Amino acid sequence: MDPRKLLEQGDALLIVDVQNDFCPGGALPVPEGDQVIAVLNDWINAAVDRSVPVIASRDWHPVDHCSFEHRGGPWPVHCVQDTHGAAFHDRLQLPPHTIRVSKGTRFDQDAYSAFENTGLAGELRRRNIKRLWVGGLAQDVCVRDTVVAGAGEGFDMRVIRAATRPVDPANGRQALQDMQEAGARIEEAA
Ligand code: VGL
Ligand code: ZN
Repeated sequence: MDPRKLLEQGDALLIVDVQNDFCPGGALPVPEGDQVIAVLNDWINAAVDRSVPVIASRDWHPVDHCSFEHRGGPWPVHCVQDTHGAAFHDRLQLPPHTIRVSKGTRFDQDAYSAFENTGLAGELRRRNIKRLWVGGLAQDVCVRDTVVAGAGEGFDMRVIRAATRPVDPANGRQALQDMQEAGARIEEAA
């Protein structure tokens, strides 16, 4: 389905964590993570054409963040602030007016959801945004938590399935179910 036919006023495109470290060759690679980029670039073009805001979240950790294995956390070192790994993938064609959201910036707390401690919900309301089209990485971690949180905040959440990939396939299937149960719609053909 052509994103131009789906996007309307009151929508935003929310791109979750399409950063080098989550793509093949990165520190915490999501299998086929880079395959979301072409799909998202189509959505970005459509969003720009329709004057729909584009929001891009990024995992943005301080050195020695609590989620890193050497600090007792579950993950290898990834997305350390101002490193190449933390940069948005350079094939992702973010427009100049992209609204950037950094998360996981505290030493002592992790944040999977782009809504967690960022003020994003209030900013979206201020802009009269009611519906969010979501893609990015990883389907079973930050996309899931962002979509579930957004639904809890009352936004109409639409997951662009082809624009997401999971770290783990079984967890990905569970995440799709979790997001649906939270009230989100999974857009298969979009
Ligand atoms: C993520 C693991 C650790 C994600 C972030 O963006 O999905 N996954 N930090
Ligand atoms: Zn992280």
